[in-house]
Amino acid sequence: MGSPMLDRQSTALIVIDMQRDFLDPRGYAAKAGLDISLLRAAIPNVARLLAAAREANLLVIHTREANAPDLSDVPPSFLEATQRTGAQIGTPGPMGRLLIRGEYGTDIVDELAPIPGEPVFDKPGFSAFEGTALGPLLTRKGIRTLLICGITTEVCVSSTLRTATDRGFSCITVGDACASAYPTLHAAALQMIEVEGGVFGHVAVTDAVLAVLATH
Ligand code: C5J
Repeated sequence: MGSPMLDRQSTALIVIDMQRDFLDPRGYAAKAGLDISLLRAAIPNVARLLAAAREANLLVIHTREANAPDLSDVPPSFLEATQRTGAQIGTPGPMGRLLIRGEYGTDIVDELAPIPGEPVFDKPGFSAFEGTALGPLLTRKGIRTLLICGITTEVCVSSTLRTATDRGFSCITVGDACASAYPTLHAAALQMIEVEGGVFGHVAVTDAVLAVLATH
């Protein structure tokens, strides 16, 4: 990754869905049969990115996959999918109703908790731009480059990246700060980013991003 590309004023870190429902053994993902140890593997590098971004005074944004209690905003395909896996969205679990706004399980894990002033968007779908005020916030703040990390690489990270690209943002996906329960899909989702010279931007590793942030 070339160092001139991270202007502090116009770059934001966006952390996708690092919430208990995906990362805690009592949550949605574990109930759906996913190996959450693979998802948890992203936590240390996301924590390092958060610390570096805060130190560099970047705008830091968090998202949660979080739906309305009456399920009115759940994409129908996702509702049906969660019925098939036995982890139906909205059903009660030990941490509250699965993936429902305001529930303990839907919130971000303690290790990566937002600090005061960091926007947190509850997103009803997979892209962080869909049904949220993320787009207007980025415009208002003059953000042109996004550092993207979080889970899962092939679902919400990819959906967010693709929308961001369509909206003209320059995107750097921090590959080793993303995770998936499907290692082949994680690798494929990252490989797709740089096809045709980088149609969806670039993939970087956490160490490289930290090095760039430290030198700016
Ligand atoms: C999924 C996500 N996989 N955050 N959500 O349902 O990627």
